[in-house]
Amino acid sequence: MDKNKIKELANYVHNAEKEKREIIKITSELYPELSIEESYLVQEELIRQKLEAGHKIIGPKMGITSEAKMKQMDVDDPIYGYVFDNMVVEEGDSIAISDYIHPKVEPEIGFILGRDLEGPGITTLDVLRATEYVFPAIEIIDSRYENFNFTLPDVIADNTSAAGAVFGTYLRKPEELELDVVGVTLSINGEIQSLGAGAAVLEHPAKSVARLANMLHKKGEKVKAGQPILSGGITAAVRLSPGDFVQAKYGGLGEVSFFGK
Ligand code: OOG
Ligand code: MG
Repeated sequence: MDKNKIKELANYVHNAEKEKREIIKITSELYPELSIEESYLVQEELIRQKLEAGHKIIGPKMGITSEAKMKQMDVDDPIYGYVFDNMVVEEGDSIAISDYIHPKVEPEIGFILGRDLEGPGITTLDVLRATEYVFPAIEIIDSRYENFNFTLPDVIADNTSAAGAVFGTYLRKPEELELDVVGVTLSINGEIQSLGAGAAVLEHPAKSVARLANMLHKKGEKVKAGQPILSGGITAAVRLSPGDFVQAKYGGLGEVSFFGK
């Protein structure tokens, strides 16, 4: 795939994001042969454009790490993308639903490392030993594709639907919890919409961060200390509507909430 094609595809998804409108997935007609490797090149170009526009990377995110998500999205391999500064929503704040296309929310466990982790061969145990804090989080995803309908390369090119992140402020040391059996409920206006446990994420959320380190290594990159890392939705994502109060409650890991107006 030549440089112009990469740029064209990155512009295609980036413009949809900026203009808050749905587009048909890349693999429908625009470029049906898009491979996973190529899709990460498109994502890199998209990220370059965002950085050029003055936005800053806050941290990486993993996606499609649970069975619930794989089933919901009909794709079946973990992927990564990035959360940017303009996507961060403060705990307890409100967002305007009209600033998004068709937003959904999903509960995630966040990590902050005390030291960089560089693959290959990073294990779950390596991650736990390097983790300074874990925290509760909600990710807001907003695929730029019509009806959230995409293949794996499409969603990678679209920065894995990243649109918002609410990082909870309840920090815990990883050794204080058994992250795989930490339960979570996601409720909207007080009604539980989905629930699960940490183990839904690749058997252990720290395994997802290990996977991230090993995937980034292929690009000569690493998971950096100090950045908040989203380890992937524990449950299927839930559609957000105006007037929603969204709350994720975790066993032993506090809770995090925000409003959709
Ligand atoms: C892709 C984003 C996946 C997760 O946690 O699984 C993701 C999507 O579902 O639109 O962030
Ligand atoms: Mg997610």
